[in-house]
Amino acid sequence: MLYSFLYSMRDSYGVLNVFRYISFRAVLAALTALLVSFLIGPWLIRRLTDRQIGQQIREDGPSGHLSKAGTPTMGGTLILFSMILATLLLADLSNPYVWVVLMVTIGFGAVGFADDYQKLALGNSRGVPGKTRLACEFAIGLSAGAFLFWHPDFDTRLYFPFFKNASIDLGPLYIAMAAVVVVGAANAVNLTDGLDGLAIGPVMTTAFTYGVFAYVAGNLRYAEYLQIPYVAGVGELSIFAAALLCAGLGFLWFNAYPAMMFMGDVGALPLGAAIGIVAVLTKHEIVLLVAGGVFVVETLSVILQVGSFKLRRKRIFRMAPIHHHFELLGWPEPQIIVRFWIVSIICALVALSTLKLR
Ligand code: 57M
Repeated sequence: MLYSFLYSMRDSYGVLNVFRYISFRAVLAALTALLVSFLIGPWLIRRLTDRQIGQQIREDGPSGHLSKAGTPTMGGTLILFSMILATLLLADLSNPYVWVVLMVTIGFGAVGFADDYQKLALGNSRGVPGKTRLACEFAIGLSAGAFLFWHPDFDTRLYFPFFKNASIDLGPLYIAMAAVVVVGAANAVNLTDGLDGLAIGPVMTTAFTYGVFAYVAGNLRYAEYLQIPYVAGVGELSIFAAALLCAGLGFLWFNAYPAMMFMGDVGALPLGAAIGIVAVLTKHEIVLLVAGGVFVVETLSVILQVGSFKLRRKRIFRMAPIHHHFELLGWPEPQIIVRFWIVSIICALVALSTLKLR
């Protein structure tokens, strides 16, 4: 909105020409999201505390978590508000990909909100039933995939990292692939969100990685030089990724150990879905397994634990997801968090190296 308004006046005020540049608007979006979350954060914490929207803690978890009971949750509303506002202000709203990303993020935010609201405000400990939640998530993911499939300019090939020109055309299966990436990413972030700052750190490193991918994939010269698929218009998503990164940074201020607030499902689900849909749109779906390595390991730990228990009646980890395993081994919470952040930075660097290694 602000972008089109200011840019339309460029002939009268030459300085406004700078709004042409995606890089300039990405920096402004990042600063806007950060400022908005710093300004609103303390107010939101007060509101959540007054309304007693506090976390209930399961007694079968690591004992260190019992003292976290009552921590205000649903802080994801802060992240969503600041990143969506920054995107609306600074991205080109005539670009359909910006709307695809916003709709998926808002859709998953609504699913997460319904779940949190049922659990916290209505006191229904189960929240929205798992099957209903998953059905809504797939409905959103499939709608986004279908929109892209029928979009005249969008290419439905899946590209493989590390190989030049290696791809397969998925045809209509592309719709299902898009949905699986989006729903998988949303739930993987949700599983990871179990220690202060544990999920938001890797969300930020992944957002940075995909901000770079969007920028180069949307620029014909860079895409040709790097021999990656060129997707006209996808560069605008680096503005969204920058807003996501800094909305996350603003939230981390309040979620850093010892957390003053948790994000809740209203944060974890849309953040994961946002990363998933940007991965689809930039045609870097497979690299998400590398860039989001922390989320992958957390999810695999649950799959292995449940599988092992069903088949052998034995556990592999003391408790899954794997961050609980380290807690039960006696690692202090901040140490687990910072070490997982370090791993996520390494994952981001390896993912970025795929731009050159092919
Ligand atoms: C989200 N939610 C946190 C907070 C956050 C299948 C199974 C592995 C599912 C898994 C599960 O339920 N995962 C979903 C995990 C919860 O955090 C809330 O949830 C939101 C995210 N959706 O924003 O609102 C707790 O996590 C802690 N927390 C922090 N700081 C934060 O910034 O400390 C969260 C954010 C909070 C707080 O204590 O209450 C959660 O863990 O519940 N289930 C599990 O993770 C459970 N694992 C388990 O049962 N493992 C089994 C099997 C099934 C694999 C096993 O190993 O044998 C554990 N979780 C808990 N207790 N709480 C174990 C028992």
